[in-house]
Formats: sequence, C-alpha cells, structure tokens
Amino acid sequence: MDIETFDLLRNTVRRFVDERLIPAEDQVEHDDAVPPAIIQEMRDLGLFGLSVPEEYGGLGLTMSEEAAIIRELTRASVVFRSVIGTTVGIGSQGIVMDGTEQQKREWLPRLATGEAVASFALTEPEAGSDAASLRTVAVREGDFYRINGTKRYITNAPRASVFTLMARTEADVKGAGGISAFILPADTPGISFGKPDKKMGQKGSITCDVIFDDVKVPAANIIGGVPGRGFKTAMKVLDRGRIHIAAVALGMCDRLIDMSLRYAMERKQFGQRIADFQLVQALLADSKVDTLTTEALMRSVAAKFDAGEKVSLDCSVLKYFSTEAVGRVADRAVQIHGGAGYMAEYKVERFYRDVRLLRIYEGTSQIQQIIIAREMLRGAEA
Ligand code: COS
Repeated sequence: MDIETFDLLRNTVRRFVDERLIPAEDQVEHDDAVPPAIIQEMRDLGLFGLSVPEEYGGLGLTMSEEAAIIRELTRASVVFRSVIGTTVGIGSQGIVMDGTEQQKREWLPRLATGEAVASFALTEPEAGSDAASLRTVAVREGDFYRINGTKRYITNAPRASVFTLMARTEADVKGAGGISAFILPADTPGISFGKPDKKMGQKGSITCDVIFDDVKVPAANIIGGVPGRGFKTAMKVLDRGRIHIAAVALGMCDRLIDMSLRYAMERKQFGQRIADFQLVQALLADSKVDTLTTEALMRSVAAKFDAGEKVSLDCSVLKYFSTEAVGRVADRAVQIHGGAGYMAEYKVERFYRDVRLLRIYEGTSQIQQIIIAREMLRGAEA
C-alpha cells in the first residue's frame, strides 16, 4: 500500500478508536458483547480484510502494515480486536498460505468484507500445547470425510461462518503427520456449540467448545487438497499469528502507559503530583523500555517475515518478549494507580486481567521458550 493511503487508513483507525471504541468499552464490559453497530462499522472500515490479498478483495497489507494497524486498534479494549482477530489472522491465513486457487476464490472475498467470519479450531480438551496429539478424527468415505471430536476455547465460534479445522485423517499416523486442515462451513449439519466460557477477562470476546458429531465434509475441502499437511499449515499460521499478538501487546502497552502517565500527573500525594517522585518515574521508565523494545523487535521480525525469511524462532522470541512485557506494563500501571488501580471504575484492573491471556493463547510463554531453544540447538547441530 502506498504511504499516503496507509497513513489515511491508520488515521481513520486512530479516530475510530478514540471516538467510537474507547467510549464504548464500559458498555462492552457490562453487556459482555460488542454492539452489532460497532461490528458493522469495523466491516465498513475494511478491518476484516486487512490480511486478505487485494486480488481477493482485501486490503492486502504486509505483516508490518497489519501490525501497525492492530497496534492502533488495541489502544482500545483488546475485545474489539477479537471481533476481527480470527478472520484477519489464524482463521483465514491457512487458506491464504496453503489453499488452492479455488478455495481462495470461494472464501477470501467473503472474509475480506466481513460478510463471513473465520475461526481456528485446533485446541482440544486433551490437546493444547501438545497440538500434534489432537484426537478429532476425520474418516474418509468416498469423496467425503466424516468428522467427530470436540474443540475447546474456540474464539468467535458461534459467530463463525467457516472453521479452519485440524483433524486426524490418518488414524495410524500418530503426531503431526496424520493431521489435515479442513475448510469447514459452520452451517454443516452436526456442528454444535458448548456454553460460552466464563473468563478471567476479555469480556465481550466469545469462546466456547465446538462439537463435531458425524460432520460430513467434502475431501476437496482439505486446505491445499493434500491430506497430512494440516499441522504444518497450523504452525505457519501460528508463526504469523505471534507477530499479530505482539502488535496487540504493543497497542495495550501504549494505552496502559497513557493511563499511567495521566494518573501520575494528576494524583497528588505529600503535596506534589506523584509523577514527580523518582520511584514512580522508575515504574514509568521501565514500562517505556518494555514498550520501545517490543516495538523495535516487532518491526524487525515483521520486516523479516515480509521479506520471506524463515522466522519461527524470531516469532517465538517476539511473542514471548512482548506478552511478558505487556504483563509487566499492566502490573506497573496498577501499581502507579495505587488503590484506584484495584477498582473497576479506573479500568486499569480490567486491562490487567485482559492482558493475562496474551501469555497463554497462540502458544504459552513456555512453548515459545521451547521453540526458541529447539531452533537454537538445531542451528548449532547443523
Ligand atoms: N512452520 C512450518 N513447519 C513447522 C513449524 C513451523 N513453524 N513447526 C513445526 N513444523 C513442522 C516440522 O518441520 C515437522 O515437519 P517434518 O515432520 O516434515 O519434519 C512437523 O511440523 C512437526 O513438527 P514438530 O516435530 O516440531 O512437532 P511437535 O509436536 O514437536 O511440535 C510444538 C511442538 C511445541 C512446536 C507445537 O506443538 C506447538 O507450537 N504447540 C503450541 C500450539 C499452540 O500455539 N496452541 C495455541 C492454541 S491455537 S490459538
């Protein structure tokens, strides 16, 4: 995208965040839902299509550009991002990266406009960090597969039009090699949903179990048309998703620092504003260091991704660092707010709870450490 058009988009999102989303945060928390009018405005702004290539009707942003837009968006409650998150990221990218031309033509234009919502179904009751141990089975019957199993904590499941679903197509192949990724329309008979999960934070984002009971799907719906490649597709999608999550962390850092600074400059104790106390300044400074370090790392990893370099290790470093960093920034924000930081009215406690998930989803911090060390060892052994 040329710089002027991109700046226009970013400024539009910035205005949307300030004028529309931030004022609606309390309502979202109270209703445990994002108002449909806001979701429609997100569609109108093209936000569902950030990552869909232009030839399929999306904005076709690079990873660096997408990260910059997501950073803007997540200055508002991270819940708004979750409305578009799975469609922009993990739900659609399997099709973008590995789909056949026909699969792309069928789904991407609808996802780009937000007419269709995509959801990513990998995690199961018994398969979280150990994604390759998933048990959902897809048994071949002629030109179809019959799918049975349960997926857990699936974001946007009830509003999804399509799932990128990972299932075991080769019963005798344990681990990653027996897994295929399916494009599964959500209106296929046999799909049902569990109760919405009650979560620590991020009220208004929807997650629940998805149950597949004898769901019949054409073999032609396997992403890329070749069985057994679904785990790799999922891993590639997650690598990219981890850059996206770092952008989320960064947007939240920006907001938390903004809140911390404002409060520190307003609040007076011992006859002066608390911002003038050096111990408070140290908290502010450490949060700035975390934020700028995340920003620098995110820019370099996104640029490498855009250049087509191998970035698994980098994505894990970035996801690990950025999500731990925003956890620290949120903790300091609560500390700077003192008693007010513990009270719902000041919102900081909400963000503190909201950011906690970042260290868990799309691969826990511990999984990132494992991926980083494993890649280091592989490099040293080669
Ligand atoms: N990109 C492309 N291919 C990849 C890959 C990546 N990032 N990571 C692994 N693969 C490939 C491997 O090269 C291997 O292929 P070959 O068999 O041809 O060599 C195959 O996939 C299996 O990989 P591996 O042996 O590493 O599988 P493991 O079961 O050991 O994977 C980890 C372990 C931890 C990497 C994986 O289970 C993981 O990322 N878990 C976290 C899952 C997650 O993030 N869940 C969050 C919920 S979804 S929102």
